[in-house]
Amino acid sequence: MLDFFGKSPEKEDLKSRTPAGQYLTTKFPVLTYGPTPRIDTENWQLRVFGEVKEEVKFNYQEFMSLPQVKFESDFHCVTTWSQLDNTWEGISTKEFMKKVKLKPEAKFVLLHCYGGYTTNLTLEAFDDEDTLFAHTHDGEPLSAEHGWPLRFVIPKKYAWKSAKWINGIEFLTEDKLGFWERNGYNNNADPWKEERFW
Ligand SMILES: Nc1nc2c(c(=O)[nH]1)N[C@H]1C(S)=C(S)[C@@H](COP(=O)(O)O)O[C@H]1N2
Ligand SMILES: [Mo]
Repeated sequence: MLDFFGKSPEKEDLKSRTPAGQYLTTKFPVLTYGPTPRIDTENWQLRVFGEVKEEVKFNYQEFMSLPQVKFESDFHCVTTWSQLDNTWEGISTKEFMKKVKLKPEAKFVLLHCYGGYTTNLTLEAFDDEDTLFAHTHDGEPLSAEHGWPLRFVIPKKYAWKSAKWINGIEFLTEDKLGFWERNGYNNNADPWKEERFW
C-alpha cells in the first residue's frame, strides 16, 4: 500500500486517481471465482448473439486479425485494491462493433466466459471509447489466471465487469444480471460513486 503523506505532485496525482475506499497496489492480484479455465486457441471461439441481425462466430485467428490498439487505464477491484497505469493491447470495442449488425432494440449486453462467469452492461457502457478485448497486459501476453487468451476491459467500472476468458457477447433488449450482479454487487458499478453493493 502506498501512502499519501507528503505533498509531491506525483503523490497528489496518484491520490486524485484513486477512488474513495481503494488502496493502491502494483502486484496485479488475481481475482477469480472458481478455477482458472485452460483454453487452447485452436478451439477458442467468440460467439456474438442475441439481438443481432446475424449471429457471428469468430475463431482465434479471425478475431486477432482485427485492428489492434494499445490503451492505458486504471483498474479498480471492489475488494478495495486499485492498480494504476495498466497498458492493455487488443481489439477496441469500437472496432469490434464494426463487425456486428445490431438490431435497433439492442440496449444491453451480457458477457459470457469460459467457466460460466457472466457480467452485464448497458450497450452504452460496453461500447465506450476506452473498452477493449485484451490479449496483452504491460507488454506480456495475459497469463491464464488473468484471462488468456482474451478478456474484456472496462476501466470506468469496478473490475468484476472486466470479464476474463470471454467467449460470448449477448445483446439484449432488457437488462439481465450477471454472476456478481445477482449475488449482491451493484449493477452500475461506478468506482467513483462507490457503487459496490446493492
Ligand atoms: N471469467 C471471470 N472474469 C472475471 C472474474 C471471474 O471470476 N471470472 N473476476 C472478476 C473480478 S472480481 C476482478 S477484480 C477481475 C480481476 O482480474 P485479474 O484477476 O486479472 O486481476 O476479473 C473479473 N473478471
Ligand atoms: Mo473484483
